[in-house]
Amino acid sequence: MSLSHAQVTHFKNHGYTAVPDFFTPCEVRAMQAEVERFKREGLVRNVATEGDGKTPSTTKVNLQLIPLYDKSDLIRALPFDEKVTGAVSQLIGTPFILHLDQMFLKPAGHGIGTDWHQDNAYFKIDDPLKGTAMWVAVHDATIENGTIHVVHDSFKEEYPHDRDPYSDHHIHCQVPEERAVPIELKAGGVAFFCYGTAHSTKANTTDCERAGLAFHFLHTACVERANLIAARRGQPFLVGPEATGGKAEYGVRVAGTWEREIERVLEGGTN
Ligand SMILES: O=C(O)CCC(=O)C(=O)O
Repeated sequence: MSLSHAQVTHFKNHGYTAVPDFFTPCEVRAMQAEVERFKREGLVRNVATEGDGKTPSTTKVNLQLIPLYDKSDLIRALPFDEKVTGAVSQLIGTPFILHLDQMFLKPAGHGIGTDWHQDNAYFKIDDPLKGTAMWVAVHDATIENGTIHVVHDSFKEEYPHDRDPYSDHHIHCQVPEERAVPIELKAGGVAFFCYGTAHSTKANTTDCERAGLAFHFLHTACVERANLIAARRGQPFLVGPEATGGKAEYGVRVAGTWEREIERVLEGGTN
């Protein structure tokens, strides 16, 4: 079992749980190397706008890259790793798919946060505990550099959302700020929060950049009903009778390649 009883209970009762040291220092170094490559190859996009939801900002930066599975064999392998599938099985039950994979990168000094929202405002599943995000701290994530924040017990409530004027596609909401909890994590730590949990990140006011990888997992009982943002994507079944280790969706077996991918990336291999 990857997660303790206390972590699973906290997720089910309050909508989130933090897991320090989920990934090893080697795994972190490989993820950091891929983030560097995404930057070097110009793959990341600034989604920040000037306050009208449209005009690209010249001063604010919120770099996003989505999806990741088609750009990195390392990141494609990550959600198939047994510690990930084991933890997600404990939290949302089985079977489940990988719904989304993406990266948010906040440059030093002028990186802005992603405003408060509930993922279920996008996806509208019946039971908000049947989907979870796994937010991975690729670098140490602190209050000063704008780590992920969640609102305690917010999955029990639905907040009205509208377009975030400081993003070219996100939505946002007002939350009871007095229940907001910052989750500080060393690199390699993760936060799981269910689709109903309101969350945000804040500005990076430090002189070091900070990246987070966000994977979303969805129980198959909700797949038909979910408002999937890109139905054509062929999100892989990770656990359950339809799981093929990625072969059906990606044409190659991906399950079991995570450790080999770490070595390949750390030896300087590129996709
Ligand atoms: O890292 C961020 O800025 C936002 C993350 C997020 O909204 C998510 O993981 O769903």
